[in-house]
Amino acid sequence: MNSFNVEQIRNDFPILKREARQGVCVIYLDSTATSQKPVQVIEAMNDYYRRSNANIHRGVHTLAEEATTLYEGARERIAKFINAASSREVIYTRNTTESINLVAYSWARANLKAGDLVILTEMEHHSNLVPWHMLQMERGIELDFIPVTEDGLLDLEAYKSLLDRRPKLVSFTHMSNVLGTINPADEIIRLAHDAGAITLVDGAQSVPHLSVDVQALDADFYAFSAHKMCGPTGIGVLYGKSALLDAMPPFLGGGDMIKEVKLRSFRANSLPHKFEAGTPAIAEAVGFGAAVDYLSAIGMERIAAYEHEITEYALDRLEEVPGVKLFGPSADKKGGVAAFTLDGVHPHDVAQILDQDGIAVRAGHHCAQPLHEKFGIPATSRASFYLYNTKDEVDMLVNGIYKVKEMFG
Ligand code: 7TS
Repeated sequence: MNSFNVEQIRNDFPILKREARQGVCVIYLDSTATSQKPVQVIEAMNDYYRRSNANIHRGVHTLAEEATTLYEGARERIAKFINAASSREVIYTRNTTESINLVAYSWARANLKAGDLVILTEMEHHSNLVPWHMLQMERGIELDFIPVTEDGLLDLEAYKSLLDRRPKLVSFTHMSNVLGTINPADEIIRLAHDAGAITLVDGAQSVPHLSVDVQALDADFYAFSAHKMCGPTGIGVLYGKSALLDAMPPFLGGGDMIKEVKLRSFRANSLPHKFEAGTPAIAEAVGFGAAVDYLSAIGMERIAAYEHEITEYALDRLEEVPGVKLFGPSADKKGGVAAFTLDGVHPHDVAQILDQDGIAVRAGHHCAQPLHEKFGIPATSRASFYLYNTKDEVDMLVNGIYKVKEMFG
């Protein structure tokens, strides 16, 4: 047991103190969809609007300078958090989805032609599938997929064979939002580079839960969202190596992304502003910076270790329940996600009945329809864990599932 003080952490999250309905506490087990926000983040955004609100990069007045400093200061801390070589490599976007689309619109449309191969995996979220489907329809690129094994891991031998076909890009999730699988990103990237491909990592589930070092991984692009890591909705990041980003055409055109505009032409701004057109999510950047400070103060290694302990406990307890089938690998190969089915009960009914006891889990295909198809099921119920969850909450989940079983006979 490490010295992680979960009760102290829970005190930082006001929403965990509210009731779902009278006399029923909220048991929040849906952090894979979005995390809750600590008071430190809520207050940082509140303070920004109360004290410093102005548009950035364009005013010389005090408030504009203060807002710009806060916005850019957050970028610096986010860059440190993922160990980017420079904050120029940290592009603010709306979310992971927009970050992946930025690569698909800007890098891929400048670099891929008909017949070029992009490798994805069978465990991708729709946001790392559909942008490539769209490019396939528009450009005639080819897609192929690293298969997922029965126990929820990527088949790396099959991946090595795919690499013989000299793909241009390998784009994969660092951690599955359904199976919880933590993929060996360093090895996948190294093999891709050896085959001459560049790499895009969907880090929506990894950056909130693991210590991520983009330079150690040697990732070319890395995408993530603030809202899954204690920050606000409406802001995310695309990290990219500066040599790649410098060579890419702008994605959206407008104010702030330019150096100079004539009636019939423009010159693009330097990084990172080249990819940030229009007034950005300023208060959200401030909240994002506060979220990174919050997680860093606790320490990502300690958070990962605590989550591992909770996940191991949850998988053990869920496995005991007759009729529960868990998906994904064992606890040592995954993050805090437990997707399951319960014999004879639709996953939506499971979620709805659990909700009567204030237990929030998600049911459905979790934006990973092809993965569910692979396992021959339309949907799963999914409990997911973060730094503020406790073993007591896992026990309540398990008791709730027994109650569902009783109701369905
Ligand atoms: N990639 C992965 C692996 C995800 O889990 C998600 C969101 C996304 C991309 C998209 O993130 P966004 O911030 O752009 O929406 N996953 C989920 C989920 O599992 N339930 O709700 C959202």
